[in-house]
Amino acid sequence: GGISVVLLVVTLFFSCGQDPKMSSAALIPLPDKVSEAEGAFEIDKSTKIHVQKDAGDMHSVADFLAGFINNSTGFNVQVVEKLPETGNYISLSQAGGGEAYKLDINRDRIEIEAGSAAGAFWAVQTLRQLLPVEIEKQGTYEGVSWKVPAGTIKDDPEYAYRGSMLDVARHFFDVNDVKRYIDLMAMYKFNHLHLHLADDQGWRIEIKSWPKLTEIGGSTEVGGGEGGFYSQEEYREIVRYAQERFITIVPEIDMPGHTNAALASYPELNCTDEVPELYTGIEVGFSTLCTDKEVTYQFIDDVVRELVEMTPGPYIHIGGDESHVTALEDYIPFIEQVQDIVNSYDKQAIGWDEIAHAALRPSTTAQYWAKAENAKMAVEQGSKVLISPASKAYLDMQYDSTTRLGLHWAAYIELDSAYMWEPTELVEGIDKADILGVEAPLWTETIETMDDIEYMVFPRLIGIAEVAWTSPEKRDWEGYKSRLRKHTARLEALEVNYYQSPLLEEK
Ligand code: TNX
Repeated sequence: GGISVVLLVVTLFFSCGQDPKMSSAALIPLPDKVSEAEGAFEIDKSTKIHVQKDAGDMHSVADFLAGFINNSTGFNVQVVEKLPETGNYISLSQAGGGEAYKLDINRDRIEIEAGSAAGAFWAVQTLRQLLPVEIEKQGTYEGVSWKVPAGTIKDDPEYAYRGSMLDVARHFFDVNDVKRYIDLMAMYKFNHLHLHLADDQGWRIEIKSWPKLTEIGGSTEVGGGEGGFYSQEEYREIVRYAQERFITIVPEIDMPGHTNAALASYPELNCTDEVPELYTGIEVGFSTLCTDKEVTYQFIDDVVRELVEMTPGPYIHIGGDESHVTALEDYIPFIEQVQDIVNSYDKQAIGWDEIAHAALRPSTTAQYWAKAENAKMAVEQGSKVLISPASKAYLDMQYDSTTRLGLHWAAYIELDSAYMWEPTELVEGIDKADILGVEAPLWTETIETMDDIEYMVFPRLIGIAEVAWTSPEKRDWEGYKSRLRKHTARLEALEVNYYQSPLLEEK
């Protein structure tokens, strides 16, 4: 009697110890519903991934998952179009709509049902976080059992636009850096990458009809380094890479201010017909296109046309911020005309919140970063707002007064501050229906390398992912903090140079 009780206890102890539990997985962003069950699914060398033959993009997601698994396990898991009769499998199929997904895991099967290929891709990101941390490392890991805890997850994002912005104008970052940024964003279900392609210090996108923009305007950066730019081919490569990860590229040409690099490249864009010097400092608000010259609008039309040819996404970002040397009576018609140019190519304009001083076209979105009154004016005109409050979501803000990089004009933003805010509570009179989504920008005046990027972005971006994805009732700092603590092991596996906040130390 006694012995068998002891044996039973010992067996239970070991079997519990062996199967991972869904409740102990540190999922970020937190899914809508998680219910755990007994047991686990184990990926082994004969596991199959099943997807229907005519599944289109869903098929690419299956291929992505197979590649991802094989990369770290060393298995050669195959994608099949016929339901396997023996062995365990992971299946992907279409059900419901939008980006919603359901992930159903038991001993024999993992079933992913999603409203779209994008939803299936987000389900795959959740699955990643349910696997042992070694899944994030390159190379074959002998002796790891690739178990996924049993249970069901149902999930659906709070906002349709979940974004981050990379300023490649102040300091230039090459295609490989942008790809790594895209990979890291995709893990947290971000679906828009806004590229700030032109500013006073640099023009970073090849425009064939105005070649000096990159020849001259792309030749330097903050601090006087050598700068750089993306050829159209490289930009298309970024678009394609992002698309495979269900991320839409939003290109920005900031205007009429923040244009010194363009003004230094072509005298005719200046009211004086004379070029200024290239600029490598970090002041803002001193430059403007000449808003009453016809050539200015020909220039913008050419730039927008070439950008549109390479940009499948619906948005062109027109900047519009800090035009301190453009008179308001010039600024207003300028912004109106530039929206019309964008709309004439069947694209929708996004601009920083100042654009709300102009008449906004029906499809234009205002990006709230500084002035609540501007955001309100935009909504009163019937526009949607993209939420990027500088004091919460600006990834270039320092963590505290000891941070080696970054600025602090808006705030010091520790991990708790970057997490504890709610988009619908920022501006009186702006509700969920007015909000397109959330975006976290990284300005790079002080950021020079990929290591610098990672230090400022991680782990704050992970918290903002949860603000954008998870409903407010489900979010709380203490719960998030304990998940993030566990989750840092994944950042380490990916060799992300993240900020080790004192808030993450176990007390
Ligand atoms: C304000 S945010 C700017 C940028 C700077 C940033 C630095 C915005 C629309 N304009 O030009 O890079 O502050 O934090």
